[in-house]
Amino acid sequence: MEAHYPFTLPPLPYGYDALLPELDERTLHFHHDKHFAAYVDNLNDLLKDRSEYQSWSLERLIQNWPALPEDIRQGVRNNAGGVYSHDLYFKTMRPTPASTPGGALLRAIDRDFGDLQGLKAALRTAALGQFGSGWAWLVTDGDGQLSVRKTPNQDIPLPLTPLLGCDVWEHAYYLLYQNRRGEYFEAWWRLVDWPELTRRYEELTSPRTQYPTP
Ligand code: MN3
Repeated sequence: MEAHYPFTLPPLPYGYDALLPELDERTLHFHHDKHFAAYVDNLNDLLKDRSEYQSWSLERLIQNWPALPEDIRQGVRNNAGGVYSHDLYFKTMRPTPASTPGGALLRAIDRDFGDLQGLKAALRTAALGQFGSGWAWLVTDGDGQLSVRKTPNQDIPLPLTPLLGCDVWEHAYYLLYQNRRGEYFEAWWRLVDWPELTRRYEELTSPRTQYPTP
């Protein structure tokens, strides 16, 4: 993702049929090419005549939306959130067979959730308990402590760093699973790219990491 405006739609990191049978081509075409693309286009439209905000990072826009002028405030909140969440969502899935976490991330999961099944149960509760549209998140703080959050709409739990987000908007699953959100959650869980998360967690918690200030 670009550092700032103009943002561009990243390509889907795998083929549209790569996540079968968990997610089908039609779902991925609509979700990536229509929904994700619309968040990118809408955010660029909102910022196109606002040069004072064109140097702001996505994270800064998300964390400081209440300070924006009223006519773009809610739009930036929704669409910057949508760009951030979908960039993470598509980048943290991979084709089955299911992978597993390792290294420091696995140790942190065992410490903070008992084991991987404990994390799965907490995420499942958040995903199924989110009333209406929203997200269930695995996040880490600056000390590497893990926790689970849920948010409505496209709200992002920054400044906690999301490692993983389960999109529970109906557009993420309705074509294939209709109203069966629990079945979608199980399918999504099999697609989680644990090697990528393990790498990102180690990068975030490495003592040499410089945390950018928003
Ligand atoms: Mn979505």
